[in-house]
Amino acid sequence: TRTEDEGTAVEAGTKATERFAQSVKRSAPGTASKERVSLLAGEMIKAANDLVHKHQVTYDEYNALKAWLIKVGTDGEWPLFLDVWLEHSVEEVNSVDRPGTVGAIEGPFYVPNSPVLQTPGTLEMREDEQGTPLQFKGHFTNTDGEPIRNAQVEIWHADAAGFYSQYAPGLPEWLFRGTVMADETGYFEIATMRPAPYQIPTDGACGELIAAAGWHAWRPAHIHLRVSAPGYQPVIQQLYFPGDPHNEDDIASAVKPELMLDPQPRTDGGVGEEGVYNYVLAKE
Ligand code: MBD
Ligand code: FE
Repeated sequence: TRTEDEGTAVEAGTKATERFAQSVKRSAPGTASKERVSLLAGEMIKAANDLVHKHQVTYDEYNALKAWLIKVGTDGEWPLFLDVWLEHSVEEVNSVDRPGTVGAIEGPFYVPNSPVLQTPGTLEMREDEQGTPLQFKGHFTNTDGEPIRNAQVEIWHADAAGFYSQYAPGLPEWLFRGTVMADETGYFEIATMRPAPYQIPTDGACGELIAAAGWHAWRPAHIHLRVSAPGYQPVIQQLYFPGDPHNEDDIASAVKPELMLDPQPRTDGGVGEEGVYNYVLAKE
């Protein structure tokens, strides 16, 4: 359970909202045509109106919706809400034709420009870090099977208590975040800890919806990744662990069978587990 000094939904939400606003400014997305906006906004509004008729929505329900939508904004939870309940479809639609390694949603907690480490790299951890040490490694090749030079793995994940650095107070700035450079053969190796299953913040608007609907707030344990190399299409991905009870009912609907990391006891005498995942990137 969350205590006050572990932060609140508003804190995490506000940071995620600010971070997203900054990244939009940096990438200056193009404007959609009038036709496209009219099509998408029009159909979305029509779908909502159809629901009102179909389910005979009352004024009490309408006002509850209105209050809740306002609270999503004041809690800063639009990134959370959208990434949990919509991004998976956007990711699916936009990756259908991309060959190579399968991707997954980014979620609300990516931070660019994490500290650069050479292979083998160790992510920042506290001295008394809880959990099972995990050695994560693999190779980069392209879709022709050739090794890729200058590939990098950006990695971020929660600690054993389910908190992401820079979104919860009191954590080292770059805890469990790093950019690990593969070597000239395309091999990378990262020392970290196996993350725990993760509950999205329950004390904000999204948590209120989950409680009101009788849903659960869990995502399976997961590692976020963004892999890239010059001349290749980057892949944003997550890896999961076989046997996690929430692989089948991820609240963010973002688990795919291709995204399993299956760590085994280390064979090189080191403590903990090692897990291998190999990346295949497509040329730009
Ligand atoms: C997360 O850590 C996450 O990965 C997603 C998709 C949503 C909320 C928190
Ligand atoms: Fe996550």
